[in-house]
Amino acid sequence: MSSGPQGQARGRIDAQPELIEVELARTALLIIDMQRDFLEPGGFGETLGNDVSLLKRAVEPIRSLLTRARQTGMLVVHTREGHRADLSDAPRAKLERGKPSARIGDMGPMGRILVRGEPGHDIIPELYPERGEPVVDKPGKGAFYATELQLILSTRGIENLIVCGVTTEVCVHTTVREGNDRGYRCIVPADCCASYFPEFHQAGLAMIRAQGGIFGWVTDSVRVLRALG
Ligand code: TIU
Repeated sequence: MSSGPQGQARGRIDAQPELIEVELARTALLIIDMQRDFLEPGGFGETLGNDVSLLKRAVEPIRSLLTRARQTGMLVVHTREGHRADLSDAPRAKLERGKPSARIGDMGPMGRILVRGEPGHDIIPELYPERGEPVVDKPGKGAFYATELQLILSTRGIENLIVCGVTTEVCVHTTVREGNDRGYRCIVPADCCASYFPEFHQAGLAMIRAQGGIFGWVTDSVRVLRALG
């Protein structure tokens, strides 16, 4: 951490393809979809045929960033993928897709699959939002689509996003692409993301940092913590 010309605190994050310096007051921690539906047995992720235990590795690294962000007063925003109970915001193309063992809206061991207010839709206890941390409910994969995220970020003057969560190549990637097009510098700590497909995790991160950082920057939680001081 260092001080800029106007005295604002700045963090230099060692990243790929290159080091990035950010004004910390204009930086938010964005945690994507760390919900029971994706991380615990019996939820949406498992109905799609996935081994949900593969996502656990991101929990502790995210927790370390979340703890530090809270200590420094950094804006923390959580997202949750899910739908209204009547599924009126769930396109048929999403509802009818594939051959899952249970569909969105069906009853499962954690309540109705991917439906707001159900136990499975909630964020895992380890990363549970604290009072004052916005929770953005999103019907799609990207956190900007059909949500108030951009308004929440612009109200706080945010320019930089540290994007964590699951899954790397689906909701994290879509959000990074959306954020990048909206002018946010998106910084992705690799160990704070996870996928049901380790090879997609690696490929997703490689796509972000390729071509001079075509969508953003890739780093890890230790390097972000170092930059936060
Ligand atoms: N299936 C999968 O990899 N992901 C999702 O459906 N949603 C999110 O990534 N959150």
